[in-house]
Amino acid sequence: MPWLARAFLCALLKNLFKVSKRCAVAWAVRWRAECSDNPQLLSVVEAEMKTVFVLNGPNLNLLGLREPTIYGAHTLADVEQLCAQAAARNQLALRFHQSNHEGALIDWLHEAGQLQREGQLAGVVLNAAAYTHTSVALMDAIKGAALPVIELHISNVHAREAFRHHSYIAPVAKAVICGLGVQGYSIAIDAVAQVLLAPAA
Ligand code: CA2
Repeated sequence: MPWLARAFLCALLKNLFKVSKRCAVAWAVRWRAECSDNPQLLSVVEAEMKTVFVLNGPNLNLLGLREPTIYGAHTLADVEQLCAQAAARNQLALRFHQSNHEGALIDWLHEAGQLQREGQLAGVVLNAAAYTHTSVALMDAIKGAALPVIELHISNVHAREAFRHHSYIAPVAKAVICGLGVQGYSIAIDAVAQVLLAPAA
């Protein structure tokens, strides 16, 4: 079936049977594998999905290449793949980034804020790395836009040096996950979908 017909059918389903947008999106997601070779259809489907941002701070580009006893053997590319799987099973679009520069992380938080205002943001998983312990600017960016952020660390920062015990992010985050290795990313995305996006109990 051509992509336009499918998009039309999805809209029809949604309006005729009054299925929720989430349900129609779930239906659309089942086509996703099929449409991955069709960028036009993919963008139609993704436009219907909320987005989860996964942001990584300084030195995390070195994951798997150094200090494997602390951070494990997985590379950042492995982590991105894990996140892509977690996003897909939760029917979310993924924006995955890493930067060694504070300002770049802030710009992505602002982009997340813009999506939030458009009702298109699912949440942000933020491993700010060492900026966690130093950055008032990141804290202000999250607080200013009231972003639903899950702070994430691969290692258990509380079992490490005292300077890693303080976080500028934690007071403005919805939750903090640490010490679960790179699996923490996958769990954080599940939490974005199943806790942050779920209607309040
Ligand atoms: O455990 C985490 O995820 C951290 O956010 C990692 C940061 C550290 O400053 C935080 O206290 C805890 C460090 C990231 C550096 O990543 C590297 C990876 C491989 C080799 C060297 C550094």
